[in-house]
Amino acid sequence: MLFFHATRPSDRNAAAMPDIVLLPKPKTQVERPKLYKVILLNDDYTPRDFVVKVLRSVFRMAEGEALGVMLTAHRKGACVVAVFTREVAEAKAKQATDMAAQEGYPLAFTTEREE
Ligand code: TYC
Repeated sequence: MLFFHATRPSDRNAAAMPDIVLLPKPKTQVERPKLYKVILLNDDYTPRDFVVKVLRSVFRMAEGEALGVMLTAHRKGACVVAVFTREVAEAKAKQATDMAAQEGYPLAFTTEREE
């Protein structure tokens, strides 16, 4: 059951217009959008400063944050960059991967559905 405040108390005719109205819960619940991680993959060829540049330009990261994400991917093999709805995650992963390919680097970003 949902509670809505129906009127301002000053507008109210006490018997005819109660200030709380009870409505049945809607049958169709609103779904939470599914979220997708963008994941940065390490490789042996892309220069570190280019990885930082891509993270800054595509994911709007500050220098220190981009450096931290790059180093985590470098040391661990991969690092979660950010979480978005599916369309945004896929578009950003492609934009970042394409930006590297344009320069001849194998740098790759993938997406993965969040649990
Ligand atoms: N490992 C690369 C190097 O040593 C740098 C790098 C870091 C590449 C993170 C990709 O996701 C990456 N030049």
